[in-house]
Amino acid sequence: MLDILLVNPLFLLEDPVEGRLMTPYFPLGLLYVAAVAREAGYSVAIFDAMFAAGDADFIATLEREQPRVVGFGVLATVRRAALRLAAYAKDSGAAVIMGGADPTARPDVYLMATTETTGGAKDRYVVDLVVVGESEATVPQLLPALLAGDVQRFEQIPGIAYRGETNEIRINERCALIKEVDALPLPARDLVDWEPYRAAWRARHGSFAMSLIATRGCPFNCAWCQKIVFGRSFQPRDPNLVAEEMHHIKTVYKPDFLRIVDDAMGIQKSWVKQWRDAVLEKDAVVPFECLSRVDLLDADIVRWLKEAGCERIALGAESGSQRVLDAMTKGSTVEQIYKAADLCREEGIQTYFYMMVGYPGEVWEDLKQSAAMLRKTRPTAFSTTIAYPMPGTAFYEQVKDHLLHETGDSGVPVQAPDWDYTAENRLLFERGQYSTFFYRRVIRWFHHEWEDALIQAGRPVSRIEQVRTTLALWRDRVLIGVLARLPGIGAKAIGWQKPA
Ligand code: B12
Repeated sequence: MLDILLVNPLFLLEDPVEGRLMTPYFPLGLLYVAAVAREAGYSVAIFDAMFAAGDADFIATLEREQPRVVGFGVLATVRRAALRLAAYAKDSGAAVIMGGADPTARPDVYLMATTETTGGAKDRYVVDLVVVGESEATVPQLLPALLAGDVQRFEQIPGIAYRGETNEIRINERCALIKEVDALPLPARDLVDWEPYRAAWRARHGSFAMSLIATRGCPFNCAWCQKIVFGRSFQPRDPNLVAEEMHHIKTVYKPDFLRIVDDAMGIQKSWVKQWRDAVLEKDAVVPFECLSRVDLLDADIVRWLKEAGCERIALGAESGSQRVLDAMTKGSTVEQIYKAADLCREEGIQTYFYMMVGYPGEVWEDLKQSAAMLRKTRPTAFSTTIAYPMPGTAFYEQVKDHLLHETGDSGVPVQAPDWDYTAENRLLFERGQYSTFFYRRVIRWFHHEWEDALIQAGRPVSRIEQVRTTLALWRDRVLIGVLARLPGIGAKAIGWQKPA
């Protein structure tokens, strides 16, 4: 019998957005949990739904491994799949635990989920316990209690949420955030079958990417960012150990590319310099991308990143309007976006901008400024999200009374506003003037402005493509100009309505 089976419940085939992007990453959080459980002496295996054909694969794994505990790592978009699989795990007699950002933000949703939630009759709960927040200190205390079936001990274990005797939700105090991040074992990458990842990446993108985390947390305060796991902390790992991990990944797994998933690279300038030195010294250079903030980049940091192998920096530009950035308590300026784009261009680093539309208070004028910013900065690529309020954020508190409900075929609201569809770019609240339909048109317009600007700046394209882009841009400009003056193109039109 296996002590713990850890599950990544993301089925690539089921997820329209991930399936389209085809950039699968195995979640690092789950690999840290696997590593600490193994270090504490427990037997650990992984079920990875990513390339699985369906639930039958999971059921077969349960039968083969006979796990005593099954643990799921969950983000909002995979909540349904996680709960569905949890019902099978419960049927097998295992204890079911969940961790990750979404269960941390709303443990009640998981603890109260029943087999009815997962499509059957309401005869039992499917989750026994939620691990809240960072889990490496909790898991070694929790596993012995779970394996011994000793629920009395739950009261004394920090960082968990569970149902009490009368099914009331109990949330214990969290563990303090881990200061000794360097004492943590490396993520248990050896438990994952990387071949389907390699094949999927190479087939679509020509190169295979893996991920790594060098520093945990972010002290900044963007109002929409769900900092539910690490709070506003910052825990850098020893740059030498990070470089050693990179060297290990490079020699054992041989990825073509690394994604460094830190919230923001460059929070501590001296760290970047030490890390770049260590990477070069240990022959650990792997081409990589990372995420940063426009206000953190300066010429030194950008150069060091380049020397360490950085090919692309993703930046939360969000908006070309200072008013909107201020409303988001972003703490950076439009001016800094321009500067960051220039610095990266000079150093030959590609830029990827995260843009956001539909933030409360944003008006037509602000959207025009965002389009103008994209034209002038010409990032290498960008994506635009229609703002969605995650629980536990200031943004959520601001709009929670205006949330929309999804309507069923009969037009009756069928479920509370949820985050399962965040990646599908729907407006989840009704506060500003515009609908999802409008913002989706804005996103297309942004793209055509940006493409046109690239062509104007000399991007080589055929004459036909140039004409096509110009026509599409003019069509978008006219259409969006008209739509912008017709506020209230109802949210109802796309199947969402405000609850009675
Ligand atoms: C890298 C990343 C991605 C990558 C890779 C995701 C992956 N599969 O690894 C990509 C780009 C694909 C991605 C996509 C998305 N992401 Co993302 N992502 C991140 C990011 C920056 C880092 C994740 C990470 O590796 N953290 C480091 C590890 C160590 O931390 P951790 O995962 O939280 O794990 C710890 C605990 O949570 C816990 N834990 C985790 N799993 C388990 C399991 C068990 C059993 C237990 C006991 C404990 C446990 O223990 C771990 C160690 O302490 C985080 C922000 C952040 N700082 O975490 C956002 C974040 C997780 N993403 C977020 C969002 C919203 C998304 C998207 C929905 C965005 C979108 N609209 O498309 C998609 C969903 C993708 C999907 N279908 O799963 C939100 C989470 C919101 C939520 N409540 O679910 C975050 C928190 C960003 C934010 N601040 O708002 N993401």
